[in-house]
Formats: sequence, C-alpha cells, structure tokens
Amino acid sequence: MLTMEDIIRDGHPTLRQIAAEVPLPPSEEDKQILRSLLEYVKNSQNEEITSAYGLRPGVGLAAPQIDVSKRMIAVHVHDEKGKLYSYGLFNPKIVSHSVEQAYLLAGEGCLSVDRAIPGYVPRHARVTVKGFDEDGHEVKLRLKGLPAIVFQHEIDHLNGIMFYDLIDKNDPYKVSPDAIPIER
Ligand code: K2U
Ligand code: NI
Repeated sequence: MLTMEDIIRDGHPTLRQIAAEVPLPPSEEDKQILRSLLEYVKNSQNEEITSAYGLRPGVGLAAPQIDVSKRMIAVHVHDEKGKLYSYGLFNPKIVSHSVEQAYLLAGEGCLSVDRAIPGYVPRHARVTVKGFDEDGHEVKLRLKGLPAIVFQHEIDHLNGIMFYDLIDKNDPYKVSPDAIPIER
C-alpha cells in the first residue's frame, strides 16, 4: 500500500512536468498504479489506517505525486448531498466548463505541500470530465461543488500546476464577485 513516504514533495521536478498519456488498453502495471492511487485515498479516509500508517487524509491523488509522470488520477469524495464520487481515471480531460467560478472557503492544501498556503483558488464551478477507467472504458462525468474542485486539482497535477500557482499573489482572497464559495 502507498504511504506518505511514496509521496514526493514540492520542489521535486516531477511535480512540474507534463505527465505522459497512458497507452490504452492499459498495461497490468498501469492498472496496478491506478488501483494503488485509489487505495491510498480510501485508506487516508479510514481513521484506523491513517493513524496506524501516519497517512495525511486526502480526497484525491495524481500519479505524478508518487513520482510517476503518467496521466492517472484517483478521486474519492462525497458531494454536499452525500453522493460518493470514487474514480480512478486514465487520461482525464476537462472537455467543457462553466464560465462561473467556485472556490473552497477553507482554501486548498496538497499532499505534496507540507505547509499551509492561505488564499482562495479560483476554479471552474462546473466541469465535464472525460477519461478512461481501469478497464479502458470511457467515463464522462458532469461535476459541480467539491467533486468539481477535486478533479480540477488532480488534473492540474498532470500539467505541472500546483494549487498555489492559482492564488492571486497581490490579493490571495480575491475572487470574482459571482464566484461560488464551497464548504469542504
Ligand atoms: O492532490 C492532492 O494533493 C490531494 C489533495 C486534493 C485536494 C486538495 C484541496 C482541494 C481539492 C483537492 C488532498 O485531498 S488535501 C486534503 C483535503 C481533504 C479534504 C478536502 C480537501 C482537501
Ligand atoms: Ni495536490
């Protein structure tokens, strides 16, 4: 199982690379990596496992964060109505998005960043994501709220973007007036 020792930290060059497309149908190795990412996120939301292994809780994880520069992400998060979004995706892509923006009121963190960075991270309020599941079948997701934020954070990792890149340096709490605040 993956632990925090497998997660590379800010400053590691892999976090700034553009990750490579995963050839489909996926190899057994790539399927195993995808499964390990989702397993980490699920484990990190289990009190017993997090305390036994010292995991930082998370709702998503991208392959570059374990020093694998391939386009794979895992998300395991509930929306405000309690609906679970649990996905491991190859080659995820935002195919359309709202003009309207949204941001996490609590700001964002990152398992690869060991310090708190204050400020709002403006993101698309709604996104449509296409990707491929571990069997190589296409998945199309229409997302809003916290799941939309999480998928954008993870897809950013595939493009070498860290959440703090998106915080306004001059006014970290600046957001457009019609941006939607989201509780975690
Ligand atoms: O990619 C990662 O580093 C995992 C992040 C993902 C994330 C952070 C902020 C906003 C959206 C996604 C971890 O989940 S950070 C911990 C966390 C836990 C619950 C809600 C938000 C963030
Ligand atoms: Ni992150």
